Amino acid sequence: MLPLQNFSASRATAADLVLDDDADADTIRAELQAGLLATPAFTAPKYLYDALGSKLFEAICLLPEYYPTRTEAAIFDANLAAIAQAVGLGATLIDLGAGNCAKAVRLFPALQPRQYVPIDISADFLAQALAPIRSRFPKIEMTGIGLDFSSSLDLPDTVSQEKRLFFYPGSSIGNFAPAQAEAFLRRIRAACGADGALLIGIDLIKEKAILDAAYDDALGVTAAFNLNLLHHLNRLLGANFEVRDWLHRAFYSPQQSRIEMHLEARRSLTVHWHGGQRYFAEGERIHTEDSYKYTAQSFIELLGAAGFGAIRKWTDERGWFAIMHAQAL
Ligand code: AVJ
Repeated sequence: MLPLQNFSASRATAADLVLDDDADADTIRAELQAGLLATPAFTAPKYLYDALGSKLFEAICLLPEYYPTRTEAAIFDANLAAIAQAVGLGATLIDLGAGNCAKAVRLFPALQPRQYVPIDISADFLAQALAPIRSRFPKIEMTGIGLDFSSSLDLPDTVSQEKRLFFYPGSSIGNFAPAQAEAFLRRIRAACGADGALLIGIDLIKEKAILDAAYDDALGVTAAFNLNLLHHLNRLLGANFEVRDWLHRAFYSPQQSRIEMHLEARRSLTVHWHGGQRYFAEGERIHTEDSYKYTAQSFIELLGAAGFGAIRKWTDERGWFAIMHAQAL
């Protein structure tokens, strides 16, 4: 865990973004190398989000097959008054994985947060997104934070302790396996303070064909998002991955209630990087992401186990996606 003082020593960009300097290049290289040398090889999903990866994810959200963003937005639109009532005005809105901040900004008129704290690992992307939002909403105090929140939820002193609302939309919680999700929710619960709460989006279990298409779209945007990881690895590791040597694979596993995303070698090859190498047989894969799906009931139980209560739930007519508000107990 990162001590709070590190933030005072951290750099501030032109756009007033707090950068967490904790994740140094050596740590990142060691973590990536360990995953690439494992059998099967894997990388953490956060590495999908370099500047181009964040843009490709924005494009994914516009795809006809990718229903989560659209469905979640429709649930917010249809239930805005009830959600605003559950949340209350004047919250400290802490946006986990804010990206372009669009989801939170759409809630500003109804929620009227006192402070907005977007957090994203893709710091430059966040800084660029936040600049025009600051001038559009001059009355809302804004503190952008470039941070890998999967490893630390320690927030700088400038983030108010009062009425904290952790906003975790888009079913990003699905990147964690259920046991890790419970542990992460517990850490959010701990960071909530006395009167904190959570507003979270959860993708629900549905027909496999719909899930498969959402993660393997006809335009190939999700394939580009997945393959772009190789460019990012080349930069981070000094590796020589060739995008053309790899195939995008994504499919729903009903047994594990999760989408699995992989990169599959099209031929046998050896990848080299500074300080290491690995042989991949033809068809061998790098596991790049999991996206777990829940039933509403199973997620309510998870929230309860993590120390949340007074849970309220909103869904769409098809029951494809859910938004839940939960109070820290
Ligand atoms: C950002 C983790 C919610 O799992 O649906 C989209 C990421 N990966 N298409 C998801 C993603 C491939 C997305 N989350």
